[in-house]
Parts: sequence; structure tokens; C-alpha cells
Amino acid sequence: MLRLYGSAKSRAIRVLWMLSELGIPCEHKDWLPRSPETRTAEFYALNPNYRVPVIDDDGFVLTESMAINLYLAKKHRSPLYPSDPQQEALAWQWSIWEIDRLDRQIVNYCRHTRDLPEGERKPEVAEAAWKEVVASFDVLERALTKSAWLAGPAFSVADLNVAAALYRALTLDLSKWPHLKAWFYRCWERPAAKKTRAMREQ
Ligand SMILES: N[C@@H](CCC(=O)N[C@@H](CS)C(=O)NCC(=O)O)C(=O)O
Repeated sequence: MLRLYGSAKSRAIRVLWMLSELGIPCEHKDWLPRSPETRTAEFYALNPNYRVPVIDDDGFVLTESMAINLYLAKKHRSPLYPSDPQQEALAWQWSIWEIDRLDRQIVNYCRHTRDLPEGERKPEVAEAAWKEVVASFDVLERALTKSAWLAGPAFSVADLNVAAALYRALTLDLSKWPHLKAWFYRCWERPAAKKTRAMREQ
């Protein structure tokens, strides 16, 4: 059976959402980032970066949330994985783009405005991060003005990967980006997304 390492309170939420879309059971190692379980020699053997999520698919070990979701959707011949090569490439493009342009930026913004204890927050980090988040939201707004979904005519792994990575944006005011906002809530209204969100917020 597929084993997933990583709590819903981590980037593993992306993989949990995908597994729920695919209806695949998994043995869930519900471990928090930096927890003692992720600091063992056994975990190092799985991921020498000491990070979650990691999957072990009958001996095939894979790290990186975006790669894991692309792999799972493709392996299980899901309609979420575009069959058209150009739409497939767009799914890779948006997944890689998110990691580069938004992944840490949105975390840094939220950490330094509300998640960290007040004394540890650095306004200059929040400000720099927000500038990058705004630029990336503008990019998404532009793309979603032209098309309802990121990679083809329907919801796909591209939408899941980007929307899931933007979990923290559920508490942000997105009204400056109406197409992004509508797309984002369409994604998070999916039953699999709601189920996964509940795992994180329980
Ligand atoms: N690019 C990686 C990032 C993984 C990552 O940074 N995971 C965090 C939790 S969300 C972690 O395990 N951090 C542990 C640490 O900082 O030592 C992915 O998308 O899977």
C-alpha cells in the first residue's frame, strides 16, 4: 500500500487532496515537519532533505509535493492528468512556477504578519514577500482571465497543485484578483478539497 509521510498541517496537504480526488487509500504517517520522527536515520534514508511530504509507493520513494501529485495522477490514469502533451506541459509549468514564485513567499508573508509570535515577526520580510505574492497573483489573474482552468478545459493536477499550495490564501482578501478568487474557491469547493481542509483544521 502507498505510504504517505507528512501531516495535513504541512505541504503534505497537497498530496492528501490528490489522494482524496483519486480515491486511493494510504497508510498515513501523520508527522509534523521537524518532528522527532522526521529526524531519524530511517527518515533520512527516505528523504535526505528531512522534509515532508514523502511517498513510498511499494518501494518507489518520491519527494517534492508537486512531483508526487503529477506522478500519482499519471500513474492512476486520472482525468486530472492531461493526456494532451501541451496541456500536460502546462501542468508541469504551473507546478514548477508555483514552487518558484509563490511557495515560500506566501508562507513568509503569513508567518511574518500573523503566524509567528509577535516578537519574532519581521515587517521587512513580510513586505518583501507580499510584493512577490502580489506579482504572482497578477500573473495568475491574467492567466485565469483567459481560461477558467490552468491546463486545459477542466480542473486538473495543475489547478490542484497551485490551489493547494495557496492554502493560506483562504484567509486573504483576494478581491483585487476576481478571476483568481473565483477559480481558487471553485477548486477549494471540491469535495476532496473540503475533506482535506477539514483534516488540517481539525
Ligand atoms: N519543495 C518541497 C518543500 C517541502 C518542505 O519544505 N516541507 C516542510 C513542511 S511544509 C518541511 O518538512 N520542513 C522541515 C524543515 O524545515 O526541516 C515540497 O514541495 O515538497
